[in-house]
Parts: sequence; structure tokens; C-alpha cells
Amino acid sequence: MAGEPQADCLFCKIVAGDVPATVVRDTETTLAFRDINPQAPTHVLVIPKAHHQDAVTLAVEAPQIAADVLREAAAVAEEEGIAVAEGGPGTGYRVVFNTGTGAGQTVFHAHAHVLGGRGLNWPPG
Ligand code: IU
Repeated sequence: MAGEPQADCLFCKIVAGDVPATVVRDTETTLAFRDINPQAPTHVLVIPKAHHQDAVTLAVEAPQIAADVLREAAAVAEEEGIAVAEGGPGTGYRVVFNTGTGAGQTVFHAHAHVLGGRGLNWPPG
């Protein structure tokens, strides 16, 4: 059923406390923790605690929680000091939802990457 924990899901295990993570924010519906393989000085993942396979599925199955994830992504950026609307390289941040293996998704539990603290190129690789 949509939202139910999956036994073989890494992020469900992090939510359950069975796999360690460096948690930076914890709400009723979301968890934010540092990526173990950071691609920028700030690289935090924001996930729904409930299991949904990707961001779009989350938005369809639980739109309120999708909004919570985005709000938490912004809160992480504020806390990390990168939520600067008009600054130079290293200010501002990127919120990324890799969706599908071809786009780099490796964990099939919805998650937002919050990236910042260095210059970010466009288009991305
Ligand atoms: P992706 O968009 O599905 O590729 O992102 C998955 C991320 O999960 C990736 O950046 C990993 O470094 C990260 N990660 C993690 O933070 N903790 C873990 O135990 C594992 C992966 I495995």
C-alpha cells in the first residue's frame, strides 16, 4: 500500500533508525540528513518518512507531504546559510529530484537533494 515501509528500502531503514545517518532536521512527516557521498559543501537529503518511490509519485499519492519536503528543503538551506537570493557563486542552492535510473536515481524512496556552498553549473551533468 502507498506509504507503507518497505523492508528492502535503505531510506525506510534510516527512518526506522536501523541504518545510521547524520540527521539535521526531523519533523512528523520528513527527515533531513547529510548525504554520505557529498557533492558540495552542503549536500543534504530531505525525505518523506513514508515510502513513495520518487518525487512525482509522492506528489500524486501524498501532495501535502510533498509540500512538506519542499518546505524542509528551504529550511535546510536557511540553516546552512546558503539561502541567499542574489549573491555570487557559493550562494543560493539547488533542489534536485533524480527520477529514474537514467537520470541517476539509485534509491527508490523519494528524496530531495539540497546542494550548495559552491558554484553550481548549468546545465548540470
Ligand atoms: P539518488 O538521487 O537516488 O542517486 O540519491 C541517493 C543518494 O543517497 C546518493 O547521493 C547517496 O550518496 C545517498 N546515500 C546516503 O546518503 N546514505 C546511504 O546510506 C546511501 C546512499 I547507500
